[in-house]
Amino acid sequence: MTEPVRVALVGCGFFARNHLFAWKDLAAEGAELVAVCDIDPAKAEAAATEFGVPHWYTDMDAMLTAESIDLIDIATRMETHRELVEKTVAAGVATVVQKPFAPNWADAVAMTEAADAAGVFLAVHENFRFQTPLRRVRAVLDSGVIGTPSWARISFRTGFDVYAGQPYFYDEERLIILDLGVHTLDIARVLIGEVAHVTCETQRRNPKVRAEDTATVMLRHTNGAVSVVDFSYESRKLPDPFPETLLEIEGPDGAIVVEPGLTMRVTVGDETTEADVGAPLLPWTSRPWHVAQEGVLVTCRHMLESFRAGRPADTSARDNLMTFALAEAAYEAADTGRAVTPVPVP
Ligand code: NAD
Ligand code: 89V
Repeated sequence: MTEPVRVALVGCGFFARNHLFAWKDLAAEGAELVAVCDIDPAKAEAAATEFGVPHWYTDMDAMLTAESIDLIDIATRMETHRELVEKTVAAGVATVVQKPFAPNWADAVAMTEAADAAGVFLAVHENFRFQTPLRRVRAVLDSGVIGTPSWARISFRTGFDVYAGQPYFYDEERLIILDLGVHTLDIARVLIGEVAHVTCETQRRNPKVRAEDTATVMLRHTNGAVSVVDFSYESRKLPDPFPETLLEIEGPDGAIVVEPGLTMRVTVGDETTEADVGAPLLPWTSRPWHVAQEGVLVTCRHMLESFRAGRPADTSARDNLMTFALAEAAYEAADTGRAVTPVPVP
């Protein structure tokens, strides 16, 4: 009988519910949710009560001292990540931290290097690549039927009221590239390849928002491919595809298109097939978030399996630095009006 992996969650806010549901589902696969922590005692207690977690805390240090934890899942916001991760790494506890990894490059590198120096598992809960539609697209690419992609568009445009659940978006100094670009740029890396240089235009189209709410990024990949990665919270088209990532990928032998409603059309030669690549609804997921919510479950399962196997997660801290470097390059390109080579990952 394999010993359970003792999991603790830090941060019991808006999105953490999906982490809690996911870890409870993974109890059948050996995850044991032993404690939750939030500086707001009402949130910590409510999470523990609703999800049947034996202990709750308002201070992570106290939780690390009192509990025997194998894997800690940090679902707080980015400005708290470095302080918390440096503590969990110092305590030798395997750690998964939500995206954005950090508010800046220096913090992201510092956490990565601390974890590597300590030999501690550190991964970023970057879940778009684990969503069902995107795994289905990746499987078609891996089959080779359209050949090596040479052009792509990866698009996430919505007018869904993302501010209702995440009101802190209004005041961020840097918004959509850090919040959403880290997802879509990660998809570009995974599906098309690593990046040689980045150009970018940003816009602030909502006067209530302090930072950029729209970005149009162009990537020249090291394999010669070109991709357009565009994302906006100010798109007013209907039906609103939130939270679907739509895409077109072209290769020498065909193309893959994912349309609103998550129909995937694959063209090879003069034949086109279509498939529904939507995420299954789970007992605890609901439209329109269900695509993202299922991605949380698949991501948490990947973290559990990677930790158990003693191997880095696909979205390890060091891998996520490659994506974070694209986000920083996009900001620099938007500021300077020129193409920017991403900072090499140390
Ligand atoms: P939130 O503000 O609703 O929740 C964060 C919680 O962390 C709050 O309850 C706060 O009290 C708690 N907290 C803050 N500092 C703490 C500390 N030192 N110790 C313990 N608890 C602490 O934020 P949210 O909207 O749930 O977002 C959390 C993170 O999840 C963000 O980084 C966000 O980008 C990310 N997120 C990811 C996805 C996704 O994976 N697709 C979707 C939405 C949000
Ligand atoms: O998935 C996320 O990171 C959320 C979003 C609004 C993009 O769904 O912030």
